[in-house]
Amino acid sequence: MRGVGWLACRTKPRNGTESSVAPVHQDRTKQRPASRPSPIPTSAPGGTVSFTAAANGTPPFTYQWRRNGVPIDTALNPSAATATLTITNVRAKDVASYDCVIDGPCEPATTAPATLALCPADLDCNTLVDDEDFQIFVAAYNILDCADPSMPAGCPSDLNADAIVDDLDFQVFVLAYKALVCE
Ligand SMILES: [Ca+2]
Ligand SMILES: [Ca+2]
Repeated sequence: MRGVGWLACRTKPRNGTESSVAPVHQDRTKQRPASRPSPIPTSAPGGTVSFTAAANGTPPFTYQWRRNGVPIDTALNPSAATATLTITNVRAKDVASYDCVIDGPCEPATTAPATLALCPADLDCNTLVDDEDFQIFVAAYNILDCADPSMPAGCPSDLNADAIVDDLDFQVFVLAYKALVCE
């Protein structure tokens, strides 16, 4: 049996005075999957996040990280020319899709893109944790298992990266929701 749903109760406007959201029934009996999906890289505002590209084959390789498909200026961020891209002092402007073009003796290869989220509970990446994010979260909560095919790719609602979306994630979500703004 699965969780049967949520009671969402939001009685005041978003001024921080009063709001509550609570699951009304819990029956989280599903087994946890053995392997974890990779969580989406996330950072608190002002934090640091890294992406690593792995290449198979014979070195030497050259690396060029891209942001939303545009090569990152390696004069501004030298790590964009290495296997590990590091972004410091993360801000809303850094929320983007990142991939890496790896060149070597063979054909260049491009890694699968990874998305940087500014704050984990900001599920629609608009720098606010609000009701739209709550709806996304509830949908994932009702799916529960990150391995479920109907779960959004990367299982972004799994805020503590334990491969299920449950009450522990809800606690993280509520804190972010109360904070509202990601920076
Ligand atoms: Ca949001
Ligand atoms: Ca979780």
